Amino acid sequence: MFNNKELFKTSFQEQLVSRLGKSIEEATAGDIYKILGSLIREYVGRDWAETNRAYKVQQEKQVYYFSMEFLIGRLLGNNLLNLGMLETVREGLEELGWNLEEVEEQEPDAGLGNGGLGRLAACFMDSLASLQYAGHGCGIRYKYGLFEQKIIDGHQVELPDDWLQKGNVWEERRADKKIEVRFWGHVKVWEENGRTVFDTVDYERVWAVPYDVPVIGYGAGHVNTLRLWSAESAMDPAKMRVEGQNSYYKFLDYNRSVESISEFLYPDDSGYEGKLLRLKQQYFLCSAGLISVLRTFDKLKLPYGKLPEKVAIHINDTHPTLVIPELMRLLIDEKGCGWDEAWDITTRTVSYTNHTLLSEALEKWPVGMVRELLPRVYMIIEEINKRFCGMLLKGDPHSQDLVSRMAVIESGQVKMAHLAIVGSYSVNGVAGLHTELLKNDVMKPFYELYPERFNNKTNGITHRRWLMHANPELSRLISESIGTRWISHPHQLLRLERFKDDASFRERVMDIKRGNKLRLASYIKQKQGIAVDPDSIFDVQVKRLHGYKRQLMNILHVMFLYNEIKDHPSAERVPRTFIFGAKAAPGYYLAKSIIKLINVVADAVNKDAQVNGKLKVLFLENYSVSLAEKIIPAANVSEQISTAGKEASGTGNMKFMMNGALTIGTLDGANVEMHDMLGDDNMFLFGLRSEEVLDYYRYGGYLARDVYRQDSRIKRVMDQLVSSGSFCCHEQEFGLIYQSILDHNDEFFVLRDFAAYAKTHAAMERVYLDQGAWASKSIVNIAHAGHFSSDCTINRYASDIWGIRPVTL
Ligand code: 26W
Repeated sequence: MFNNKELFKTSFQEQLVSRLGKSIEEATAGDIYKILGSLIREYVGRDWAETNRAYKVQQEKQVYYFSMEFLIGRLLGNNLLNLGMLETVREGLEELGWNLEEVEEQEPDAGLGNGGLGRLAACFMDSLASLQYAGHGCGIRYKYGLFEQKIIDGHQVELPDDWLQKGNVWEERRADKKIEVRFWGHVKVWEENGRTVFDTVDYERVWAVPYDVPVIGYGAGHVNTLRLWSAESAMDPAKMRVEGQNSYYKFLDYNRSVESISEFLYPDDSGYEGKLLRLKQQYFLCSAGLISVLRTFDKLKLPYGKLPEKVAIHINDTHPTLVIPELMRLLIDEKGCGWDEAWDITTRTVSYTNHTLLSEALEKWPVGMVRELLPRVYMIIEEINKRFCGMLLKGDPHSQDLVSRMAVIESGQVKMAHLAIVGSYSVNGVAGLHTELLKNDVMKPFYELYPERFNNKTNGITHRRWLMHANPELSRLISESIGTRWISHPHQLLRLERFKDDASFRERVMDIKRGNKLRLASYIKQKQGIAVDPDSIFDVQVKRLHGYKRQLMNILHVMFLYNEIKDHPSAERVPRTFIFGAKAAPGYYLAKSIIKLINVVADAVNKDAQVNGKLKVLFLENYSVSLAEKIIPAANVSEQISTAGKEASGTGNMKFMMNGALTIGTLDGANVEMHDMLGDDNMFLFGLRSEEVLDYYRYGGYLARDVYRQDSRIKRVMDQLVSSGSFCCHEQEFGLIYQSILDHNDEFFVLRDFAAYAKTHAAMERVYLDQGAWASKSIVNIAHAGHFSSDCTINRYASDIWGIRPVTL
């Protein structure tokens, strides 16, 4: 149906009538989206069932990727692309009077994640299915995704993201596969036939109901499953003994507490209640996910010793680490394994990816909380800890210090990263530098103990969403020039390099970029009423707002440029447009204040007639996957300016590179690998190296105040933060930012790197004047970006960590 335009048009209209009772003339864009989505969902049903059957019959090893975040974004366009139906449907709709892009805009953007970690999980899903691996996602179906950001009076305001309000055409609720998850209670222990039996009593039951979303692979007919769990009440009101009002209120309380488990992504965990809820969410995911994995395994009728041959469980950061004690619990208490056997199975099944070295992001749970909420699981964690510490002490009886540094339970807290390393067979970092720091700094004693477990898997992005879908014109040009093999073999993009000196190719690349810039400009005009010059340099920083990512350095530099223009109004300048997009965690006041600063500067700059035509600044609200797809193809410059050693990998950097933007960046995360391929000629590097940053942290020697005193450009912008003058609203507005730099000595070396940053910007501006040279660098970037396709990354996970092969259907 989808391969034949006329057939598509007829069936589409029939569906419109039979389901909604509307003719094509009466339908709204929302109706068109809904019907199209449901049609596709039904169409893939057969392939989905077929894929599952093949996995079962062939008894293939299956990977389950456990993640608290799946930032999948919109699915319509991508699904059509992967099914090879994009053009038929586009043309068919066109003939019916509808524009596909407009229909795509109707889909809510599934924001079930914060940033890179969640988006990586989504790219991995796409690659697993496209490369025909048996790999599934396991996550939570949050009723509300990451908050919707509104900018009001320059401030970030958070609104609930009610993405399920109009239903979700992609998901399939599978009530028959629901699972009971248990919280609280007490553990009874007794001996029976020479075995110790553990039984939890007086627990609270919660239903975990799976909603399955098909993950459609490119071209191959493979459809994997993203299983998202939703919490539902397990109390039957009919069976409730009527004990008057009391039991009624208990019932309401219970229902409320159950609903909250899958209500929000990252509820505020600054207080005890929030922390408890987050721990509940994590266990909910782990327990439901594991029980369902074991149910599938049980159908094979194999002994549990074979589990690691048939199942790989991967944990995306430490958030799902409870799979380790939970798998132990299931194997020991329910499947009759002894401790040693269960431990052997668990540590051959679970693998772990670390995504951050920032100490504040390494999860720890208070012992009392874990013991009360999950009494049996806590006993198992205690036993793991006891055995692990005992093993360390046996190796060296004087190693008490080492033991307290490495213990799983220490100072009344459960350290999840330690538990994750001790209980898994593979620990990987997400870029070369990050893995080295993991091994030789943050997790050094663990690396010394288990060197064979540690490995690197540099992140990647799916070129299907980030190039083919987001930038169709560039994709077409690539296919016209080197054929279409790059689609299944992204390394083939390297063949573009021979066009870097080809004048007409360069021109076409720049034309496509200009077209994308025009489209973004019209979006900006429509949203903010501001006109931006498509011939100015589009310089973009879009990512979570965080101190280490240094959006602050970027905006201080913009303030400096503004001062320059004001001081020398007649000097010739390359027109520049600075674009920001970022969400700040609701409780992160400094980050929110930086958002306000960007907006205040934008306001002052954009309404100043004197700089008009030379400088524009924009903060685009509600940065999300779908907005990223509009912004990234339009960028000339990609800002990747984190303090060296802090950004584990970054994946935005790869998306920009793939779309031909040139990077200005530090030697951090995957920028290092980009630089290895591109060299100094095709990328603009600046700033401290990670060893220098580490040295400063270790030995001191940096005083932000010295830089402030010595560099008049810096002094001026810093002072502008706290004096009512060109930018400021009132003097205290940006006091927090000012203090973080000058009173708390600039934790992220913003002032230390400022001069180098400004100098590199100036050099970059000069290169832009030579459009031919710029185009050539842009082409080299695109050519090398195939290296960062998540297909390559997933192939390495598959062979080095999971031990799986593609499955032929
Ligand atoms: C404590 C809970 C928590 C939850 C999420 C702490 C921190 C997070 C971050 C949002 C995790 C994250 O997104 N990390 C990013 O992961 C990407 C994929 O590996 C990397 O490219 C980024 O460098 C890293 O910051």
